[in-house]
Amino acid sequence: MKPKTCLLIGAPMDSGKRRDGCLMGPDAYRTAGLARALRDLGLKVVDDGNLTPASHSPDDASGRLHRPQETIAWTYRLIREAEQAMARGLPIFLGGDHAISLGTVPGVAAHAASKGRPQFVLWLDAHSDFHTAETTTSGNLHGTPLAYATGRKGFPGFPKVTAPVPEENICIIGLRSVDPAERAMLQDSGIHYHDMREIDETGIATPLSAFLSRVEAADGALHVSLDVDFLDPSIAPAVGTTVPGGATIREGHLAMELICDSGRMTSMDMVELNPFLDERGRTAQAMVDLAASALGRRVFDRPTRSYI
Ligand code: 5AB
Ligand code: MN
Ligand code: MN
Ligand code: MN
Repeated sequence: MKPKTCLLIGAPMDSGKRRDGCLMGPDAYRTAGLARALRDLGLKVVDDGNLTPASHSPDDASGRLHRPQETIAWTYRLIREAEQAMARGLPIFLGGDHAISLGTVPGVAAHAASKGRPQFVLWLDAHSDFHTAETTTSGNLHGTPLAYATGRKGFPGFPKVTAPVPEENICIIGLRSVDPAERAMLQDSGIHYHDMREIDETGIATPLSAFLSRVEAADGALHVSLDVDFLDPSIAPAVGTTVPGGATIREGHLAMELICDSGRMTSMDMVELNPFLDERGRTAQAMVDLAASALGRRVFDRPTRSYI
C-alpha cells in the first residue's frame, strides 16, 4: 500500500473566543515533533506552513458576537484550502481554536460530495459546539461549528454550506458541558452523542466502534475533530475551557487506535491548544502522541479489526 501523505496545515485562528493564545498552536505542535513522529511511522509528511484569513473589514467591539468578520474571513479561506487539500493527501489542520472547523468540516465535506462519498464527523470534545451564531450566549464562535457544518440557519454573513453533513453521520464523544439551547437542539437532532457518564459506564470503545462500523458500512470519509478539552485537564491543562472529568490518556489513545484500525480517517483537526497556558509543552506533546496513535503508532501489532 502506498504510504499516506499527511499534510500539516497551520490555521493560527484566534478569533473564535476571547482568551488569546491559540494562534501559537501550530508552532507548538511543530516544536513537539509532530512531523518527525509521523515520519517515524513511515508516512510522508508535507508541512504547508500557516494559512492567513481572507481580507476582511476590521471587527469592532460593538456586537454580540466576538470578532465575527475575522472568523468569517478565516471560514472562507479554510473551506477552500480544506477542499483542495483533500485531493493531495490526509490534511491535519493545526489550530487555532475550534472555530477553524467552521471551515475545515464544510471544506472536506464538499470534497467528499464531489466524489459521491458520504462524509462522517467524529467530534471529541467536552462541549457540543452546537450553538448557532444566534443562540450563543457567550458570543464565542468556537462554540458553533457543528451547527454550521450541518447546515443550520443562524449564520448571517458566513459562506453558504454547499455539502451539509447529515446529522446522523456525526458522533460526539466526551460531553460534560452543554448549554441549555444546545441541549434542546441536540436532543431534537439526529446526532449521536455520548457524555462522560456513558464512557464511564460502557468504556469508550462501545460507542466509538458502533460509529466506526457505520462509517465502514457506508464507505464514508471520516473527519476527526479533536478538541484539547476532550482530555482531562490534569493531563491537558493548555486550554481556555477546561472541564474536569475528561478522558484519560488511555481513553484518548484507545480512541485513536480504534480510529486507525478502522482505516477510515481522511482528515483531522487538532484544536484549542493554547500554548500560553501549557506546562513545559506537555499538552502539545500529548496531542502529538494522540495524532501518532491515530496514524499507526503501536506497542505491538494487532490484527486490524473489522467493524462490520
Ligand atoms: B469549544 C460554551 N458552550 O458557547 C460557549 O472549546 C463553550 O470549542 C464553548 O468546545 C466551548 O461559549 C467551545 C460555554
Ligand atoms: Mn470544541
Ligand atoms: Mn465542544
Ligand atoms: Mn471544547
